[in-house]
Amino acid sequence: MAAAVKDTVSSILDKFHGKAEDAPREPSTQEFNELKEKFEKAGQGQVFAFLEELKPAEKTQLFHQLSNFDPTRINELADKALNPPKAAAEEKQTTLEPLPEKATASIIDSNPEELEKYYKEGLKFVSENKVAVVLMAGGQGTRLGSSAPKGCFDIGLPSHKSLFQIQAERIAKVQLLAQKEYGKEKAVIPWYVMTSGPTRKPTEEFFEQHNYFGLEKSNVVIFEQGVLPCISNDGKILMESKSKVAVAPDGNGGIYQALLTSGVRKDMRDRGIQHIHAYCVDNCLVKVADPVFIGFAASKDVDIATKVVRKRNASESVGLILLKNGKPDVVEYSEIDKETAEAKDPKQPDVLKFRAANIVNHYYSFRFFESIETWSHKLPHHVARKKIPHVNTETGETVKPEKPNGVKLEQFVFDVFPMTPLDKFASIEVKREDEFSPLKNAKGTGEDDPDTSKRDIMQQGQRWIEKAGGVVVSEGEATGVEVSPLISYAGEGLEFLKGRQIKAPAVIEKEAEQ
Ligand code: UD2
Repeated sequence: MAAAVKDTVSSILDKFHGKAEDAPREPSTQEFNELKEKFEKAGQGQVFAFLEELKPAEKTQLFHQLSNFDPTRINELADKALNPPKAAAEEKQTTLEPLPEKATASIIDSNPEELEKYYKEGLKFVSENKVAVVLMAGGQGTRLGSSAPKGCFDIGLPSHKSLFQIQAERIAKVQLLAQKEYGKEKAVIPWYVMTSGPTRKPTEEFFEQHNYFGLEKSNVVIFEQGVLPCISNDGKILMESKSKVAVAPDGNGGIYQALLTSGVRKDMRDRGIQHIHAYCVDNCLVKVADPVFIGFAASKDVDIATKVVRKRNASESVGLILLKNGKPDVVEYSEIDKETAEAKDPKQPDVLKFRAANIVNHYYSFRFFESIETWSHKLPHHVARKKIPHVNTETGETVKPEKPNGVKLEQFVFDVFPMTPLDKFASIEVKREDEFSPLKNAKGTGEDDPDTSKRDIMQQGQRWIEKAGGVVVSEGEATGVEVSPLISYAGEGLEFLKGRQIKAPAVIEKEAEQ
């Protein structure tokens, strides 16, 4: 590789791997005044309330942070958020229907030959280095009560592997399965990990500490999503300190802009990627780079596909995949009305009418990613009313509000679904017990918590072993067997356990010693 190109690549990778950025450039007086005028014209001059007190470095920090925002656009978003268009009018025209048969498939109902065909096709794409994975890991596990990024979480498996490690090993295993099936010496699935301000550094450190879980560092790319300012109830940008605007990650829908600004889409193009799997970090059962999913979506030649599970009950905190005004869409759990959530299927009165639960498990064609610029600005912003600590720009005092004093704006990754025609969209139902066990709540909650995550992995391993002819002996409470992803991705390759007796709880991580 020519030296110049090598430098460019390494500087891009350095950016990805978070090498120290150069110290921010000090703005000229003219630049500063232009920016100040722009914000004052937009009625957001309060962000400069403490300018006279700031040190040069603080002024520079404020300049660069504010340069990322367009105050006029912020005002538009704030106005829409604080004065939403009359819902009644909007609701009247909205028609919600379950997705039509032609846009839905089911792993559960598909015949084994069809699944095998998708599996082989997906593995073939992996062997040709055409498959990439994007992990959305910018969320802050507030409900989980942990300050570390969720991917670092140890759900208590016998191996004590973190969610990141489990997912990394599934990528490694799919690469090996593809190499074995298609005789390639090296199949590479690049893993793009999207972080946010609060999760970037701890995620990078965790990956470095664990030596990228055995993956090639050059194929693991950590990038960062954008942020949006927090807005007061009267539409003003809030200050976190005298020299810093209060900001929050722009939601997992920030992924699309982040793919562009981080250079990830260019990296995918340079690698010849055609198929992308994007998923949610907190689902311990996630089939990362699932060959069946990739093969299914590619065979239908869709731009977007999404995995769904049957909704557990009307109040489960999941988005619903459905047809909204004739387009594929998702209504989030935080925005669905009770009547729609509880509506029953006219043909089966004890089954929910809207039961295709979103599990943040999406496929995209790279072709679709090439069109991001044409639609990403159309993604709506969702509003979360929050208690936002800030500095009072009149008095200079720090305020820790007792009740919501403003809004955080975020975009949702699935809001892109209506941007694609129905014939370029597919939803595929998968088995919850095999593919969905989200870690949302703190230990002891009893649902979607570390114990349910651990239980679901251990029970899945036990099912795999019993299906392969092994016998699992459980004594008392202890049940289940953890099967390392490096031994089996989805239950395959466990013949060596036929006729063997395994005492639960156990972990299968080497073929030889069993
Ligand atoms: C998400 C889904 C919901 C349902 C549920 C099931 C969205 C918008 N909602 O709700 O429909 O599927 O999961 O588990 O997808 N993330 C970022 N950046 C952000 C915010 C979130 O990367 O700014 C990531 C987060 O790290 C996680 C995923 O997006 O991997 C979902 O985020 P969440 O767990 O906060 O979303 P939740 O549970 O409210």
